[in-house]
Amino acid sequence: MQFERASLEIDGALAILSMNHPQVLNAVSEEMLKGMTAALDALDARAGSNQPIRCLMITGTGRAFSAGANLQERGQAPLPGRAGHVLETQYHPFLRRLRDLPYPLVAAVNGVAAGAGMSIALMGDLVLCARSAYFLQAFRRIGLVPDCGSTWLLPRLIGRARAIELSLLGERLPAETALAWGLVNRVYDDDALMGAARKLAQELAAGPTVALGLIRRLYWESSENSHEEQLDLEVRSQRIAGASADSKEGVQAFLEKRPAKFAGV
Ligand code: T3D
Repeated sequence: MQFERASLEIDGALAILSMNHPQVLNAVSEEMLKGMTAALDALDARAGSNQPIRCLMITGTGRAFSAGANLQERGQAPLPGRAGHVLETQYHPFLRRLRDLPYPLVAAVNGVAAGAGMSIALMGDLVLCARSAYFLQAFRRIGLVPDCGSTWLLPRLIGRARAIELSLLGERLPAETALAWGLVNRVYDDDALMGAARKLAQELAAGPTVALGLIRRLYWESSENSHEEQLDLEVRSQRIAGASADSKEGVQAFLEKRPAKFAGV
């Protein structure tokens, strides 16, 4: 399926959303954000059908994941306050949709992930990288501050010292270093990335979706919650997961010494 500057492939219960403007390294334009939002709408529309989506993978077309905000577009509309306006009206609703997905999100970082592109990549529950990929807090290079949630995510993922260094200096962070810092999950040889990412994403798509969706929510909320609040959230989540058909199937499969067949409900 084609959307504005984005394409969507459906492979069973797995959806693969590709940012699709390779001429500008998939720089994010308002058009692209509209296209990606429409793609998420198409996925939501399948909820409750007999072919619901149970995992989303996000990647980039061509040699880049995304070079961040499209600076050509920005150059055409240099109104004071424009950057903040676009963040509030376009980027944030999209990022919230990614954060609140009821199934896992895998980011396959096939090349550079700069600025907002880095923030989008780090929304992944699993961030998988090509060996030649790199991250760039590009904002300071153009006199902007890090945005799209990166000042929230980065210190929590890699600590303040590394987060502020990346943001102040704007130096490249190679995939291997990102792995050593615990910012990403796995690094693959370039030509192996997409195959490995698809395999892992398919495995997630065949998992106990109710529990997996709740797991990602638990981790999003744990950054903000007190220990007491998190204990409560675990109880509420476990009540929901424990009542799912997949939990029943998981236990039954264990007792019968066979692989579980999860239906996602
Ligand atoms: O205002 C708001 O919207 C607020 C939100 C802000 C969020 C942000 O993301 S701000 C950060 C924006 N991004 C950047 O500042 C990164 C700009 N790009 C680069 O620094 C470099 O392109 C890279 C380091 C990412 C990659 O370098 P390289 O040498 O591999 O590629 P290149 O030759 O620079 O780029 C290839 C083409 O893509 C080139 O076009 P051309 O010359 O072939 O016609 C280049 O202009 C274009 N391109 C790359 N990045 C962008 C872009 N075009 C528009 N916007 C871009 N961000």
